[in-house]
Amino acid sequence: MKLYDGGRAPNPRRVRVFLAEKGITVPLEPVDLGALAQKSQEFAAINPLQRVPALVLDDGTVLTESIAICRYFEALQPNPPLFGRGALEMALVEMWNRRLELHLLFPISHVFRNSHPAMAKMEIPQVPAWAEANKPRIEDFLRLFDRELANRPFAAGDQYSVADITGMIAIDFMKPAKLAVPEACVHVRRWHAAVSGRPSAGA
Ligand SMILES: N[C@@H](CCC(=O)N[C@@H](CS)C(=O)NCC(=O)O)C(=O)O
Repeated sequence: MKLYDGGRAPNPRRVRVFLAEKGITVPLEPVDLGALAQKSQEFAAINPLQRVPALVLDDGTVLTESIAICRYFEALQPNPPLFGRGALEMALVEMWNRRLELHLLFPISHVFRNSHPAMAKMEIPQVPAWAEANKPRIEDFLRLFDRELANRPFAAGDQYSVADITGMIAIDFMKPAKLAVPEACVHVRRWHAAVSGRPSAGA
């Protein structure tokens, strides 16, 4: 198998961190997003959506969508469990992973893609007003998430999970988007420092 990777881009990194937590090694094939290699004929034949990550299995099956790829590896190697254990924990991990995608990672991505000059060739058209519209939503969600983290160590409960990976990477993505976690969100800051200190965070 081969994992088409995208360097510092957040979604490929979600999969790399997940694999590092599992202790799984997969051969990586870099896709140079800066050079728009994802739009080449060769890569578009692998993923017509022209996005990374993409996992190509030995039989030629292509898996895209970071969480679908993570779920594939979770099923192949359940330990350590990163999608929760038992009905309730699994539902809570799903809930928080979705919340962190929909209300944090995606809005940050909208800000970055619609305001950063380097993204003008990928986000067509760039809509600066959409970047602006997302900024208060990010802050509102961070304040909500901060209240949640006052009572538990990890995004979805007592155990580290894929929701922490999505959240950590979203917060890291705030820097290139020229955003910052509000000073008042002390629990988010504490949690982010803790999950960033795991060896997998460097993957
Ligand atoms: N929903 C997809 C998103 C994939 C995605 O948007 N990847 C970005 C990098 S983080 C990309 O390939 N962008 C290239 C482009 O926009 O042309 C996932 O979860 O993997």
